[in-house]
Parts: sequence; structure tokens; C-alpha cells
Amino acid sequence: MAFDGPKSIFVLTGAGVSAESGVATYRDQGGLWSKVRLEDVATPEAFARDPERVQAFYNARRAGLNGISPNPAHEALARLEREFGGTLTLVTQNIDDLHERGGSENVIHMHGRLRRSLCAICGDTREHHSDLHVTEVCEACGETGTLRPDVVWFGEMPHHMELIFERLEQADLFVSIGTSGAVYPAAGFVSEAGRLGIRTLELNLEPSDGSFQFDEARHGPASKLVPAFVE
Ligand code: BJW
Repeated sequence: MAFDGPKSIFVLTGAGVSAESGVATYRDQGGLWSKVRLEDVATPEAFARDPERVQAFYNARRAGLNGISPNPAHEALARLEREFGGTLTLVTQNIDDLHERGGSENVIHMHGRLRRSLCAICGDTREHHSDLHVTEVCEACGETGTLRPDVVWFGEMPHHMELIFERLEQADLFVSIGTSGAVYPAAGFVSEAGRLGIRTLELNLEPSDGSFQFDEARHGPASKLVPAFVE
């Protein structure tokens, strides 16, 4: 590891860490938001307007998780969790489960999880690996048509924010991997880390919009950069 002796590392991952596993990123050329308007699929208003369309968008992406595998970046972060003597906090913006499948045991999913359902009425969440339909009945409250993917849409509050800021404050190294830094509150973590005097490192395919805010930035594919960082 290039930084000497960190005792508490806070890692933030984004879509770039799963790109080499075949998961589409959002804002790269050919990314999800170049194919569909986020206002049509990734807001509570879109779900209220056209639930079938929104369910179809997420059903296709959930089905896509069946045919993919974690890559060396996920595996290296799992190795870091097992072998690092200090505290590791792994926060992901990703809704896939590739960190878990790569061997990480403690993953904080701030934007939720695609393989879970959420009842919009009673708040019940549970594992859900198959398609979701507008006719589905919530097993917890019995309402029909209220189940949605347990993901965080624009305008909604990301999950575990109190815990995340608590862990960030305790860290002495902040590492951002494969994220464009375009979406808040995650995009603000680097400036918050800087304010707290925490060293900051970016590992990304190319300089992100916020690259200049990091103490150090290394550019290239996550499958190469992350294992090299962990060694
Ligand atoms: C590689 C690679 C390889 C590629 N190796 N790297 C104005 C100012 C400030 C904020 C706002 C504002 N107007 C509105 C807001 C708030 C809004 C927001 O941030 N909007 C921005 C667009 C400005 N945010 C929200 O609404 C959030 N909620 C909120 O703020 O609540 C209030 C609050 C207040 C105070 C505290 C806390 C909360 C909710 C945001 C929810 C985001 N949801 C999504 C969709 C999830 C469901 C789904 O998947 O459909 O989450 S949007 C999408 O973007 C997804 C991602 O997690 C997120 C981040 O994307 P990410 O991971 O960075 O992907 P990309 O594609 O952008 O970047 C990939 C990067 O990887 C690139 O840099 C590549 O170069 C790189 N890369 N291949 C290494 N092989």
C-alpha cells in the first residue's frame, strides 16, 4: 500500500469497479443515462407515473446480474478486508452484489440493492432475485402494486448516512474507486475528508470531475489499480 500505516481506511466504490464485470456504468459514453432518461426511470415520480416501465428497466438489470462475476478489483477489496489489521469501511454506490460475491462481508450499500424489494407502503424489504411486477402483493402488509426495487432514486435519502459520516470521521485514508463524483452526497465525501485532514486517493479509469480535490490520483482500469493498491 502506497500510504504508510493507515489504521482506518474508508473506501467508496462506484460503477467503474463493476464495469469490467460487464455492468453498465451511468455516465460514460454508451452508459445507462445515454440510453434512457433518468427522469423516466430513476425518480419516485417516474415510478408513480409509469410503474410498469420502471419495473421493466430494473427487471432487465436484475436478470443481468445472473450472468456476471466479480472481477479482480472486488476480490482485492475482499482481501483487504480479511488481511488489513485496522478498520476497513467499504461503502458502495453500486446496487449490484459483486462486492459480496467477491468475498467482502461488510458492505454498506448507500444506494440500495437491486436484488431486494421494498414495499412503498409498509417499508418492508426482503431478498428478491426474480422479476417484480405491478400486480405483486406485499407479503408483509398485503397491499398490491406497492413493491419496488430497494434502490435509491434521485430525490430520495441515501441509506446509512449517519453511519457513513461516523466512519469517514474515524478514517485516516479515503479511497474513491470508479466513480465520476457527479452524484451527491457521495460526491461530497472527498471535500469532507479534506476538511477533516484525511488523506485522499482516487483510483479511476480517467480523471473524474473532482480529481483535483484528491491528494493523489491514479488512472487506469480498476482490475489493475485496486489489486496494486492492496498489495
Ligand atoms: C472505471 C472503469 C474501470 C469506468 N475502472 N474506473 C445540485 C447540487 C447538489 C446536489 C443536487 C443538486 N441537484 C440535485 C441534487 C441531489 C442529487 C444529485 O446529486 N444530483 C446530481 C445529478 C447533481 N442527489 C440525490 O438526489 C440523492 N439524494 C439526496 O441528495 O438526498 C438528500 C440528502 C441531503 C443531505 C445528505 C444526504 C442526502 C440520491 C442520489 C441517488 C442516485 N441514484 C442512482 C441510481 C440508483 C438506481 C439505479 O441504478 O438505477 O445511483 S444515480 C446513479 O449515479 C447510481 C450511482 O450509484 C450514482 C453514481 O454513479 P457512479 O457510480 O459514479 O457512476 P458513473 O457512471 O457516473 O461513473 C463511473 C466512473 O467509473 C467514471 O468516472 C469512469 O471513468 C469510471 N470507470 N470504467 C475504473 N474499468
